[in-house]
Amino acid sequence: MKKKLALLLVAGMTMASLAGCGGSDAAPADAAPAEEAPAEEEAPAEEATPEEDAAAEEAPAEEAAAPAADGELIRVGFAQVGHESDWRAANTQNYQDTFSEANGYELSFVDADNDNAVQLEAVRTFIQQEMDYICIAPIETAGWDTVLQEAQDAGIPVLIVDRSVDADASLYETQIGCDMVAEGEMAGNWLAEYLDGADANILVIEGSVGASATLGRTEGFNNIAGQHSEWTILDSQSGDFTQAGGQEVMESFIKSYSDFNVVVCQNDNEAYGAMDAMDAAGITYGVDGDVIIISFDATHDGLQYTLDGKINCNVECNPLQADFAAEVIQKLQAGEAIDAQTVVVDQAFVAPGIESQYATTMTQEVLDGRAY
Ligand code: GZL
Ligand code: ZN
Repeated sequence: MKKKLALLLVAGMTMASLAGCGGSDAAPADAAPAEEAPAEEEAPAEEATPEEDAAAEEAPAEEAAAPAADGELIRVGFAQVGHESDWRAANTQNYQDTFSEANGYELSFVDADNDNAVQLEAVRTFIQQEMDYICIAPIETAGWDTVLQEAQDAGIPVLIVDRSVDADASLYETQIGCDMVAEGEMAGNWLAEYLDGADANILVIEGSVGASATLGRTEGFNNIAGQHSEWTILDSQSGDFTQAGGQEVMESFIKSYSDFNVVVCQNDNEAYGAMDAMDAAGITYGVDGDVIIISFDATHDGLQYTLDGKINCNVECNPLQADFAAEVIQKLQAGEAIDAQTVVVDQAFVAPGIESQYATTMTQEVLDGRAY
C-alpha cells in the first residue's frame, strides 16, 4: 500500500481553517470545552425527492459518473465522530470550510455524537441518497465491513478519515490520518529523555474505547514503557476524549493512588479535566509540580497550557486534514490514481525550560503561529 507522508505546512493552511478555533485568551483554567455543536449540524440527509430520483435515472451513466462535469456540486456525505473535543471542533470546521458550495461541493454532515449506531445509520442514509462520495471518521475501528460493502455495491467511493478501520482495505478508497502509534512512541521517548533513568509511576487516561487513536497511542506508549523496567503503569482507564471524562477518571485515580508522578492524557480535553481534579485535590503538576503531564492533540488551549508549564509535553495530531480528502476526491473525479494512505505528519511540543531532541520548546510565537 503506497503511503504518502503529508507534511502539513501549518503556515500553508488557509487562515479560513482558523474559523471556529476556540479562542484561548481565557485563562487556561477556564479552557472552554469543545463547542457543543448540535448533534446534527444540518437536517439529517433527507430521502431524495421523486424529482431528484427521476433526474438521477434520466442522467446517462457517464454524466452521473462525473457529477461535477456539468457544473453540478459534488455531493459528499460526512459521518463525523461527534463533538467530544476541541480537536474535533477544529476538524469539523476544516471539513465544512473545505467542502463548501463555493468550492464545488454539497456537504451533508452528520455528527454521530460518539454513537456507533448513529454513525452506521448516517452512512446507510448517505448510500440511500446516492452521495457521490462518503467520508467516515470512524468512532471505532471495528464493525465496518458490512456497511462498507453496501457502499461499494452502490458504487459510492468511501474515504476513511482521521481514524482507521479494521476492515478489508479493498472496501474503501483511502485512509487519511495521523500515525497514532508513532504519537504514542513520541510521548514515551520524550518521557524517557526527560526522566533520564528516574522511576515513573504512570497513570493513563485513555481516549474513547475502541478508537484507533486510543489503540495506537496506547500501543506506541507501551512500546517504549516496555523498555523501561523502572516505569510502572499503575492504571489505565478511558476518559472518552472529553474534559468531563478526564476529570472523572482523574478523581477516581486520586482516590486509589497516592504515589503517581506521571499522568498521560490521550487528548487535551482529558488533560483539562485531569488538571481540574488535581487542583481540587491540591496535587501540583507541570514543570514546577510533582506530577508530569503528557497530553495529545496540541490544540490551541493545550499549547497554551504547555507554554504556561502546566503540561510538560504535548504531542500534536493535526486536525486540518480536509484538503487531503478533497485532493483524493478531485483525483477520483478525474480518473487519476490516488494514494491508498495519507499519513499526516505530527510533531511534539514541550514547556519552556525543557530542551528535547523529540520536541519543540514552546514560545509565544510558536503558539501565535499555529493554524488551530
Ligand atoms: C485523533 C482524533 C482524536 C483526538 C481527540 O486523530 O481521532 O479524537 O485526539 C478526538 O481529541 O476526540
Ligand atoms: Zn529506562
